[in-house]
Amino acid sequence: MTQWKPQSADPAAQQMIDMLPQVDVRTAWDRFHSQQPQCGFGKLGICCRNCFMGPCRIDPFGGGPQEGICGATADVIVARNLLKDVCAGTAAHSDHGREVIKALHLAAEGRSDAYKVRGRGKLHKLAEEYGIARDGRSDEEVAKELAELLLGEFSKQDNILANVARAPEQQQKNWKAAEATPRGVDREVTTGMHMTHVGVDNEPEHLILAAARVALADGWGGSMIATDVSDVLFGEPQPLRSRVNLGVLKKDEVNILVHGHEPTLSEVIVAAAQDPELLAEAKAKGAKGINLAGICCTANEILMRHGLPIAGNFLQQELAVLTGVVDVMLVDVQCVFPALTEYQKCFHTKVISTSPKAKFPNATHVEFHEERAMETARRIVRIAIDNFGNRNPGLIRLPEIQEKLVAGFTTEVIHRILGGRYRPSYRPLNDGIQAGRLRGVAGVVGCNNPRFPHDEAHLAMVKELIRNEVLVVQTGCSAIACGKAGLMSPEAAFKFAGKGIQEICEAVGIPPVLHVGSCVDNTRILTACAEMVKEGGIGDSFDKLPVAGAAPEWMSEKAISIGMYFVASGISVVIGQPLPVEGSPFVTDLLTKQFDKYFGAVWHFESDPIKAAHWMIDIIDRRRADLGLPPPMYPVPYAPKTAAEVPQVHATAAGEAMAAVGSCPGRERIED
Ligand code: SF4
Ligand code: MSK
Repeated sequence: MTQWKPQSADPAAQQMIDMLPQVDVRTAWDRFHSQQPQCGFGKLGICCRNCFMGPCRIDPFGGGPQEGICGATADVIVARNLLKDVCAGTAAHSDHGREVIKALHLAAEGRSDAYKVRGRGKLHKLAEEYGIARDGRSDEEVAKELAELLLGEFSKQDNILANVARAPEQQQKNWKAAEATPRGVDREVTTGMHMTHVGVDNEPEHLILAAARVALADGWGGSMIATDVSDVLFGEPQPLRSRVNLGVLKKDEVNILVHGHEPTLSEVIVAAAQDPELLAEAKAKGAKGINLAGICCTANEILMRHGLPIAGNFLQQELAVLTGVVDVMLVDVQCVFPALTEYQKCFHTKVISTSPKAKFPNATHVEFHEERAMETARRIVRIAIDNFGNRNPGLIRLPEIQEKLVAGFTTEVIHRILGGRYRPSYRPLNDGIQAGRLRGVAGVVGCNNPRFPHDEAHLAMVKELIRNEVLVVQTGCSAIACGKAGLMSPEAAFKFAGKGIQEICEAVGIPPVLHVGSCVDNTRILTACAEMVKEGGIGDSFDKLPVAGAAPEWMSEKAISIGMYFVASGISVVIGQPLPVEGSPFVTDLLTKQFDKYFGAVWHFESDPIKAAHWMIDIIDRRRADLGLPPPMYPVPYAPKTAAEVPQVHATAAGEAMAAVGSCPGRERIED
């Protein structure tokens, strides 16, 4: 029985939460509550179990031990722990990328019953970029060479990632000077994990710069490759309309929810759910059809390419099962609660795990292999059809709440819709920013976390940004939160945004909040920024663009990696709860202040979403002032501060203060 009342800004989620006392299940909110008070050492990052002389912990108040058994200080322990987090996040995103490449390779060799190259335009663009010959060759031959080349990006040893060349010159210089230029993805993760082993790297600054390098291997490597190859294999997203929230589930149809991250299986399930033979089987069981919807980032993947509806975000995974109408919850990897299978004791929902990497006690495991993708997908759809009749009508509580949204915005789509089909260009966007019609652009991304009222911080921050003329781009569960709140329809501009954004949205027909995809698709924000730099007039490097990033309700190691690659790429990021580094004033200062000297951007921690939005706007205004751009064209509720009032976050020209490399306590550098 729920003893503790969680809150959600989403009326459908709140409706489900309100009925929790009637059901005998525990949710993430209950478990969060029973974990209180949470471990302060863990929060501050000052516990270490990197060897088994330990575990050790540092007394943050100074009265107890200030070093572990091996002599590691709080600075070392905090820095090592953060590097480990970044390695885990990078590994997760990048392994996702590897799976998509393997599927492309199968498709190219004609060894798949389900995959083929659907994004020819993207294939040709990438072939040109990577120097793959196309003359006289089939798309499959080109795709095979591309897949092999990109797999090689994972196993590169000392050579740098090819996509580093996509970054502006200044970012490349910064990375070189900070020894943070990423090499092969697997190399960086392995070296990072080696560095954290007991008795290896013991210099906190060196560890943190290694974390930046690993994260850059994620952002400009594994994740960026995942996005590119998904576009080649499954087709490039286009703007499309869909619906979002628990109300997309249907009482009279077989409901299959896909949850997790990798699109390789969900893409095939989309086809299987439309198979006439399976539809006939569903009808024979009394269902009117087969309804496919998603949770978390798999949902974003099938939304972006097929317009399939989204049932909810991270903290709705359990609430979705509680509706009593989910016949199969199909899970692969990342962000899936192990608690889900417990619900099978009370509800008819079958949890089906599919990844060889992720098994769950009591789940039905139907292992997915790309070679037999369609066969597996059909088998899973049949399990759902067979389970439809097992619903308990007494347990059905389905909120009839859903919202319309427009999604499918990519770097290429923005290019096209702004400049038109025949003259794609970022010019109108840059012009809008230069003139002050748009103040800047913010990426608001990331998870839910029971530490915050569900969705509330996402909505408060995004509304504050758009009413102050900052266009917002979104991915992940943050995008789902804003979709549910109606912020992703073109009409939302007139309800929530400033006059400048309204004019742009009206002229181009876009919402004020653009859905650009799943967690790996945060790289679309990097490539869009690269296009803005190329177009010119608003800064010749990322650390000059009037842009900022945020993850107000983050919770995963992947989120740390994402934040780190944005900051290391010159885009300052504010997050809703601190990184677990505050046990080391040195590491905290390095990330929140000194990083500016390396990368032209910093981390910032702020739990109040309005204050966090204002911090982002201050960054944007500061960069506008540095570029000599005018203040916003129309009056804004949060007016630009004077130069004296704005914190000097961009104090030193990035890449020019590498003398600071020696700033680590007691460090002396002797180099040839
Ligand atoms: Fe303790 Fe050092 Fe071992 Fe960590 S590595 S557990 S600080 S002895
Ligand atoms: S799914 S990482 S809860 S955004 Fe990508 Fe959502 Fe965060 Fe998972």
